Amino acid sequence: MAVFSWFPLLLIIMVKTDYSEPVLSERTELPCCSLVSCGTPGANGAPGKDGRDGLKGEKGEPGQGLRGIQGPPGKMGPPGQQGSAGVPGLRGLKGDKGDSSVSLNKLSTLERKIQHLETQLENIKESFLRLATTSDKQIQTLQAQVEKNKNLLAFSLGKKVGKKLFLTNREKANFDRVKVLCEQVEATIATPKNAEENKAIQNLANGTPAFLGITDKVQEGQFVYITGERMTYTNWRENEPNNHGSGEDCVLLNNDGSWNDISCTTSLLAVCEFPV
Ligand code: FUC
Ligand code: CA
Repeated sequence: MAVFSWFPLLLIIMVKTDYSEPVLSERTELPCCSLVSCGTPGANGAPGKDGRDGLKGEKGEPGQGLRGIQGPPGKMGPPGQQGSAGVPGLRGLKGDKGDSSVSLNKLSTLERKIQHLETQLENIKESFLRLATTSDKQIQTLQAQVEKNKNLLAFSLGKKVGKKLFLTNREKANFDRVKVLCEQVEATIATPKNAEENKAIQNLANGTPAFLGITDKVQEGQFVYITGERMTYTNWRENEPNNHGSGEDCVLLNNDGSWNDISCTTSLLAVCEFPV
């Protein structure tokens, strides 16, 4: 069916081709025929390839776009320098006439007051000086009296110049208690540093065993003065110190003047020593 419908059209095309003019060459403009003289011209060839890119064109004229709308105002700039001083103002009107008599009165009153205050100040100064001198004299008198009473007491207690003073309240107590008793009277536990001092304590104890200011609490077997100093004099009884029983860290002065290490919890006579 389709073939028959296309047939008349195909026939027309073929007839048209048979009677077309011969193709002329581009160079000669003459009919160009093959060996078969002026036969039926061939069909047109396929179009040639695209040519090369042409040269770059000249720069065009600037465009004419529309102008944009105005932008917002910029930030405020820094303050400018201070301007120069203005022109001085006009002179004021003259004041009313003053009353010289009132001013003089006021002045003399003030002068009188100042004079009065100065007199008072002088009186206070004098009183202060009198008081200071008096109290200074009183202090000196009191100091002299204290010194006198001290000497009197020392003499009455048998104190000798350049020698320690040993005293006892006849109380018996453990080592720590004796230490406190002596500290309360600004003294220390009796600590003989030579035979003379040992004898003085022995005489004062009068047959009652007393504690001495010597212990080996810090290091067992190393007896030292309670001040921490190394011992310079000892008077141990034979076979002492022996750290007997559960331990003996304190020192007892026997009635014969010899020493024995003893428990610090034992109750012994409190003897204190006062500086030279
Ligand atoms: C001796 C002393 C001790 C204690 C004891 C009863 O052994 O050395 O200190 O006094 O006697
Ligand atoms: Ca002992």
